[in-house]
Amino acid sequence: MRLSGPQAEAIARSIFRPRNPDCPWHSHQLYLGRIIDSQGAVVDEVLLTLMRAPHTYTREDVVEINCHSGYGVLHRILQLALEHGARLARPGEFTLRAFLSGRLDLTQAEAVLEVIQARTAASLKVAAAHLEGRLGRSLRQARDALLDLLARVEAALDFPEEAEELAPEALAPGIEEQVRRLHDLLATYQEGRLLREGLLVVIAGRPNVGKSSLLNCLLNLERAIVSEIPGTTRDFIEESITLGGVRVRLMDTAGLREAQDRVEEMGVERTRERLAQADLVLYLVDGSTLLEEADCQALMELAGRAALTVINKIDLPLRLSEAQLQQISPFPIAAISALTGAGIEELKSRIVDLALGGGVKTAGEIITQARHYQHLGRGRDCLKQALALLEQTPVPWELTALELQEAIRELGEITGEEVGDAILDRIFGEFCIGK
Ligand SMILES: Nc1nc2c(ncn2[C@@H]2O[C@H](COP(=O)(O)OP(=O)(O)OP(=O)(O)O)[C@@H](O)[C@H]2O)c(=O)[nH]1
Ligand SMILES: [Mg+2]
Repeated sequence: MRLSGPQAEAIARSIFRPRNPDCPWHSHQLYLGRIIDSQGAVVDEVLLTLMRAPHTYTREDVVEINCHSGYGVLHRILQLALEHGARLARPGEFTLRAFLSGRLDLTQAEAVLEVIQARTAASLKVAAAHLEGRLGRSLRQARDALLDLLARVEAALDFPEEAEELAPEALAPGIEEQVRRLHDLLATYQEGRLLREGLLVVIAGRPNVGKSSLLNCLLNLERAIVSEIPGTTRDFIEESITLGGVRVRLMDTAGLREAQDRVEEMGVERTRERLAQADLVLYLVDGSTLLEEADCQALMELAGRAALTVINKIDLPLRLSEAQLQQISPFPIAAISALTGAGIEELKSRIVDLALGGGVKTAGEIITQARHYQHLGRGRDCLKQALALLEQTPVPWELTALELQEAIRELGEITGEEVGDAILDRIFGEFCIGK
C-alpha cells in the first residue's frame, strides 16, 4: 500500500509502531514494525519505507507499506489510513502526479501502462524505451527546432524591415528536416500497434478442411473440437501465441458454406465479421479434395487483404496441386499437415514475415499509441502546409506562422507540454488504482 502527499508520513506514523523504539525515521530506509488499530490491536507485521520529497516517484513524500498480501489485511490497513486522513487514489493518480510534478513527460507516463500490459519480450523492450523517455526527447528536439523557426518568422512579422531579408529558402530545409523526422516515426506505427495489440490471424475455409486442427497444432494444445463431421465449429475460438516476439491472436472460425441451420448461419455470419478485422487471414483448403466454387468465391472476396492460402492434409494422396491453386489464389501458398505437423514451422515464420516483414525491429524510436499517431500525422500535415505557403510570392508569413504554431501544439500534446484535462483524464483513466 502506498501513500503520497505532504501528510503521508504523519498518517503512516500514526498507524505504524516501529520495532526499534528509537527509530530514526531517516528517508529512503526500510523499517520493520507493526500496524496498530485505534484500540492498539496488532493488524499485521509489515515493512515500511519512508521516502521524503523530492526524490520519489511523485516528487511528494511517499510511504510504502509492505504487508502480508491478503484481501482482509490490505483492506484493514487501507481503512486505517483513510481514518487517519488519507483518501483513495484515483486510477493512475500516482503516475499523474509524477507527470504533473515534471518527473515524467506524458509519453513516459503512458509507458508505465505499456510496461504493465506488455506480454512479449519485444513489446516490453519498446515500452521500456518509452519509459526511458527516448520518444519524448526526440519529439522535444523536433519541437525546439520548430520553435526556433517560428521565432524567426514572428520576428519578421513584428519588424517588417527584417521580413524583406527572411528568405523562404532559409526556412524550408529546417521544416523539411522535421517533416522527415515525423514521417519516419509515423512509419513505425503499424509495427508498434502490432507489438502493443498483437496480430489478429483468422483461420477460415470451407467446413472440414482442418481449421480447428490447425489451431490446435499451432497452440500445441487440443483446444478446439475436431471431428470428421462438417460444421463442427460454430462459434469462433480465440487463443494467443507468441511468434517472432509478437503476440499473435489466433482465431478459429465456423466453416464457410450455405448454413444448414440457424445456429450455423450465425456462426458463418461471425466468421465474416472476424475476417473483416483480421490483420492476416489463413485461407485453408483440403489438399485431398478438389477445389470448390465456394473456395474461388471466398478467395476472390479476400483479394487485396493480407492473406496466405494454405493447403492442408498433405499427408494424404493429393488431388489438388500448388500449381492448380496458383491459378486462382491471389495470395502466396503454403502446404501443411495439421495432423502430422509437416510445414507448420515454416508456416509460423511466414506469418511473421507477412505481417511484419520478418520479426520486429525494436531498435530506434517506435510509436505504439493511436493518440501519438494522430498528433504526429496532424503535425506533419501542418508542416507540409507551411512548406507549400513558403512557395508562394509574396510569402503569407502570418499563415506560415499559424501552421508552425499548430504543428508545435500537436507535438506538445504528445509529450504533455500542451495537453487538456480531458485528455489527461482519458489517459490516466485506463490505469488501475495504485499505479
Ligand atoms: N489426414 C489428415 N486429416 C486431417 C488433417 N487436418 C484435419 N484432418 C481431419 O479432418 C477432419 C476435420 O478437421 P477439423 O479440424 O474439425 O476441420 P474444420 O475445418 O475445423 O471443420 P469445421 O469446424 O466443421 O468447419 C477431422 O477428421 C481431422 O482429423 C490433416 O492434416 N491430415
Ligand atoms: Mg472446426
